[in-house]
Order: sequence, then structure tokens, then C-alpha cells
Amino acid sequence: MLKEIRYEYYESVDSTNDRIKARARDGEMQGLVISAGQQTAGKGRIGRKWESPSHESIATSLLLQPAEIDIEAVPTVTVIAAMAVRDAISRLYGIDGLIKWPNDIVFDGKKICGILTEMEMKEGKVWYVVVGIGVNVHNRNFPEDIAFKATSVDLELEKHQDKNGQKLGHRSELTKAIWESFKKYYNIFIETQDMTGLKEEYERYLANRGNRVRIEAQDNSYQATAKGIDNHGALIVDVDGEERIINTGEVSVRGIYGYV
Ligand code: BT5
Repeated sequence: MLKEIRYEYYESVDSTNDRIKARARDGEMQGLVISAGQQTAGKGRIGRKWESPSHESIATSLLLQPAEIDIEAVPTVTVIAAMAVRDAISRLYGIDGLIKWPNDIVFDGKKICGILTEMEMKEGKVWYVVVGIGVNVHNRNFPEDIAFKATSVDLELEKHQDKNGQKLGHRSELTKAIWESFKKYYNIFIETQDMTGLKEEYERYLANRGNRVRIEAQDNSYQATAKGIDNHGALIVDVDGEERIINTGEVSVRGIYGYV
């Protein structure tokens, strides 16, 4: 169970995930959050890079030091973190994103958030888990290679100015709201170590549900229809009438006509 959350903030770090890992190895306990104004080596999944320019975005990581999470349940933590970010943005700003399975939140087909969950084992058990979340907040310009598929809280709020006035995102307020939402979802998840109590809400916001998608694995790529998720948070797809389960890992799911 996740109870108290303790916040630390640094102007600049290599990666907030790596800072949490170092602290976990030094014996730090569950509930520590490290956030940074800037990351010099922000990481995406499988060696990809995460852009976190100075004071424009949120880079924040939480330590779960859980003898309480089974190894099979670790990927589900990413799925509930996505729910938490979606929920926090919706509660604070009244704008509703969708979840692009497994780890992105998207608005109008553009990515506003990425999540990287990492873990370390000790004596055959999960020793600790780090949940790292990056959210674009004040970003207005992105590097050329991601400009077509990235957005930020401020850019999305601007689109709804009639409803919100001149409202802008606020990094520390949003960071706290995200981890409060995460705590709520995590404590539901940990009771069963699966999505039993959360699946319905997740599927409500699942981008591409019922649509054709392209599954891009390392050595092959094929089309399927996205159906929903199973109790572990894996994606259920239909391939020519046959159901297949797609686990997180080295797989990307794309829409047929673009990124989402
Ligand atoms: C992710 O990977 O989306 C996981 C990102 C996790 C970042 C957080 S920040 C706090 C913590 N500390 C870290 O070092 N990491 C975590 P993936 O699904 O592999 O997506 C990476 C891809 O997203 C890149 O290859 C780019 O195409 C794109 N990308 C990079 N920066 C982006 C940004 N700021 N906004 C939108 N897209 C971006």
C-alpha cells in the first residue's frame, strides 16, 4: 500500500529515474518522488530519448519499494500510471486525453506524456520499481523529429480558451495531482495485483478501441483490431478473427494513418 508521498526537487539531473534508482540502492523507502526542472539524459523506452527542456515540462519519478508487487504485475504499473496522468490533467484543467496503450497520453492524436517503469530484482524477487513520468507543460516548440506528434498542456488549454480563459499549466501543482491520482489507482491495483478494479475506467479512455492498428514488433509488423485490455493490462487484439494478447515490451502500436 502506498501511503505517504515525499517530494524532492532538483534544478537539473541526468534522469529522475536514475536518481531514484541510486537512492533505492542506498536503502530509501517507498513513496519518495524526485522531480527536476531539466533532465540532461531523459530516457524513453528501449534506449529511446525523452526530451525534457529546461523548466518547460515535468520530469518526475516515484519509488515503489515493494516486496508487494509480483514480477508479473510490474508492467501493469505503467498502465495505472497512464490512468493517473489522464485523471490528473482532467481534474485540474477540465481537458480529457486518451490513453495510447500502454504508456502515452494523447490529445488530438499528439503525445503529451510518456511513462517509463523500471525495476531491479534481488534474491529472485522484485526489489524496487521506479515509475518515471514526463509531461509536456509549457512547451511550444519541439525538435523537428517529434513536432508532428507532440503537444503540451498549455497548447491544449489554448484550444479551449473559450472554456478556460487564459489558463496555463502549473508544473508543481500537476505533479502533485498526478501522484495523488497514482496513489488512488495503485492502492486499488495492489489489492488484486491486476486491473480487476480499474479495467473498465481504463478501457473508457483507450485510444483506438475498436479501430485498426498496426502492431510493430522487432521482426514483424501486422494489422489488427484493438479490442481492450486483459486483467494484467496487456492489449487484446483481433487478427483475422483470432484473439491475440500483446504484452508491453518491444512492441509499438500505431494507428493505420499515423502515430495514434
Ligand atoms: C516514453 O518512451 O514515452 C517514456 C518517457 C518517460 C520519460 C520520463 S521523464 C521522468 C523519467 N526519467 C526519465 O529518464 N524518463 C522518465 P517511448 O514510448 O519509448 O517514447 C519515446 C519517444 O517519444 C521518442 O523516441 C520520441 O519519438 C518521443 N518523444 C521524446 N520526447 C518527447 C516529448 N517531450 N514529447 C512527446 N514525445 C516525445
